[in-house]
Amino acid sequence: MKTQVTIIGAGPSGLLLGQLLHKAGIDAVILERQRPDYVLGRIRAGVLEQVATELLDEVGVGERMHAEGLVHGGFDMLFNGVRHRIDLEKLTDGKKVMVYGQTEVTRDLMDARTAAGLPTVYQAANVQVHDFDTKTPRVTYEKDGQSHTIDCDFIAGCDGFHGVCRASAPRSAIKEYEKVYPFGWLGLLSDTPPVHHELIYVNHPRGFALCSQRSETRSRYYLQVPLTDKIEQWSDDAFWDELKLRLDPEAAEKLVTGPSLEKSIAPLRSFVTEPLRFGRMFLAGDAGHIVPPTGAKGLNLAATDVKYLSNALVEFYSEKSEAGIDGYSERCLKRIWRAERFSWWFTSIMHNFTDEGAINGKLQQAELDYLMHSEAGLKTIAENYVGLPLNFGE
Ligand code: RFL
Ligand code: PHB
Repeated sequence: MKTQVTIIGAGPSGLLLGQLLHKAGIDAVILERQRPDYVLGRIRAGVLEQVATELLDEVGVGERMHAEGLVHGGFDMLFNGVRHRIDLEKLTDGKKVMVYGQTEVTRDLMDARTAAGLPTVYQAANVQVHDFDTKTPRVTYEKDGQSHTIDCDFIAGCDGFHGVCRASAPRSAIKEYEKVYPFGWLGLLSDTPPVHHELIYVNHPRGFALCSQRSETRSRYYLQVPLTDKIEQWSDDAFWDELKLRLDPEAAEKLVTGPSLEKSIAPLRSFVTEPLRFGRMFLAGDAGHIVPPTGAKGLNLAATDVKYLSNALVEFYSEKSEAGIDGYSERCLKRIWRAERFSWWFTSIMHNFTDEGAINGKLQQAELDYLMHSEAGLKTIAENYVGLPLNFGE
């Protein structure tokens, strides 16, 4: 088989890149290790920045998001027992965010790809990337016991943190920056009405909590838990009891509980790979970087990475210019480090770092108190939360 771009991974990055390239008339094949229902079963991000919603509109998959997604003009921060609203709209001259689950984004992109008759190979095993340091890269894989080869011009590594692309880059050419946090997030999804019409981020001596949502009838909640906790230790009742302890009395009273639809523990990590380009192979999304989910930046960064990549590839094919692909890494990394900084900082002021002693909690309270009483502090939170414009750094 021959194509222009082989995309590894059919998560949000790979699927969005596929649609952007299709719109530009560039051929691509997507190889995905899992089955479609497995990809759709992963419950992850919930908040989209305006830039990400505009990209989904640009590729023509925004209709259901605008009909079913929830537009939020603010969120609450709860500490010391008191809730404070971050008025995103007022603090950022009218910017808002969209609450629409990653599962739905993925489904809309998958449906569009199928409708356009574009090739995706699910359950592609043993995917390997070759010769990306030449002008004729190849990708090999196995499907139903048969070996296949794709000859292409470029390889897009959209294969997440545990993918094959980053692992195939020469060790001498790659630098990785990593911070692993000493706790994880235990998430629970339930068909219960959200406790509040907007999100609540909670700093509590027992640990961080987050009240999020997927719709007016579906809630997503998170609890900070030790990394040593196992999911079997957390019955639904234990989850709800712990969440109530971390909420303010009004929210605890209002909380509607119910059986979990999904429950999982995710570790928290800050991670960046430099560079994101190795000859004719590019890394995009979680393949190149991970943020702790506190700032809701993971999916949004993935969307902007692939927009920059598609721009660079369009420039290559239509103008015969390599300037875009040469600048891809630097272009993405500027934005990535900004989001990494915010996600790390927001994580550090909202979580319980017991190892760092009682002083850490006191300093957090002082910082949060300062932020809530300073216009500059509130703006810092708001402008980072709604995200940077696409042309940031130009
Ligand atoms: P994905 O979604 O991981 O998709 C990568 C795809 O590549 C496939 N793959 C391969 N295919 C073929 N051959 C191989 N060798 C392959 N290796 C991997 C995988 O099966 C998969 O389908 O990365 P992508 O597309 O870059 O999208 C990024 C987002 O998924 C990610 O940034 C966010 O979900 C991060 N994230 C969260 N972000 C938020 O903004 N808010 C959240 O609440 C939030 N929760 C999370 C998260 C990420 C998690 N991970 C990665 C463990 C919770 C979890 C558990
Ligand atoms: C979610 O709804 O899953 C979600 C929302 C906001 C975050 C992280 C996760 O910061």
